[in-house]
Amino acid sequence: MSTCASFAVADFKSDLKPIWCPGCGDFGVLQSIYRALSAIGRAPHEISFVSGIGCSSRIPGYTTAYGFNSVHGRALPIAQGIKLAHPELLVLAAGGDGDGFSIGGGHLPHAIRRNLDITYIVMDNQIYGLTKGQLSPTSPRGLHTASSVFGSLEDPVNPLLYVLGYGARFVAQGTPADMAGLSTLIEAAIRFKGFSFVNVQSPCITFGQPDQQLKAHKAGMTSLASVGHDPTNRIKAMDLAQAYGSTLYTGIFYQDPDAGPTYEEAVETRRTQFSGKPIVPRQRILENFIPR
Ligand SMILES: Cc1ncc(C[n+]2csc(CCOP(=O)(O)OP(=O)(O)O)c2C)c(N)n1
Ligand code: SF4
Repeated sequence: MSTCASFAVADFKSDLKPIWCPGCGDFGVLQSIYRALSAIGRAPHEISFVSGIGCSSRIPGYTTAYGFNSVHGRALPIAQGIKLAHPELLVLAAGGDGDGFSIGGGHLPHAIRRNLDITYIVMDNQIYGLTKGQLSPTSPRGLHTASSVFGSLEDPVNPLLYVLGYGARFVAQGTPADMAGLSTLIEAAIRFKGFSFVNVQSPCITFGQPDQQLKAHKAGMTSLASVGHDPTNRIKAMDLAQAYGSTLYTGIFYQDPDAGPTYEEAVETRRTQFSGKPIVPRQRILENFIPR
């Protein structure tokens, strides 16, 4: 049941002190999430926050929501299970670009097409932070790291085109260099009914590219509103998303104005359609699944 009380930013801060490197972009993402949750007004105990493994995946522990720091790449399957079992909860999933587009990359298209009402926030730092700076799926071609001394030989994944291509109904991008803008985007993503995706360019100060830190974001970010983008135009959104890696666009790339039912609503509709018909005894269902 949803409570109607209001909650301050402080109500979402846990007693755990973040152990991220000083200057890590994830601090700003955390602040933006606090602000967004305070604006939404759901009680911390009505929120389930799931992550994978990585520096960024520590984030649920720094909130007072029910947190699940799970397995590398598996935040989305767990978040979907929680939402199906408890549709009344506000469910957030978060993690890094490695977590979401590499080891967990196979889950993302299915979460998108299934369309449960979940918000997925990726802290995209173009590197594996926790394991000390190896190439990630969004690392630019040519990037030199400790484990790629001759530079990356692969093209990066474009996360925005990736999710738009799979039919994502809400796609946004932000940066902790603009915390007010980022919290507004996260709030809009949470309010969107259906699967929503927020790519946050969250710099890794320790292993990331020196020219991709917060100062550079502040100087170079361009809001989609300032270029007159209409977020209901999917084709234009895909066109602008091609600038990933060159222009840092912030704002909502795409928001489906007619997103249709969520998966949990479709399940409920089916359940209603079938009620009144003979139900197969549970014992018979179980017998069919027991190998003989
Ligand atoms: C199954 C499995 N494979 C590999 C690892 C090692 N591992 C932990 S975090 C990580 C990548 C972290 O990068 P990212 O997901 O981008 O998050 P970041 O630390 O940059 O926030 C890897 C490879 C693991 N924990 N589990
Ligand atoms: S290694 Fe990078 S991503 Fe991890 S806490 Fe430090 S700055 Fe942040």
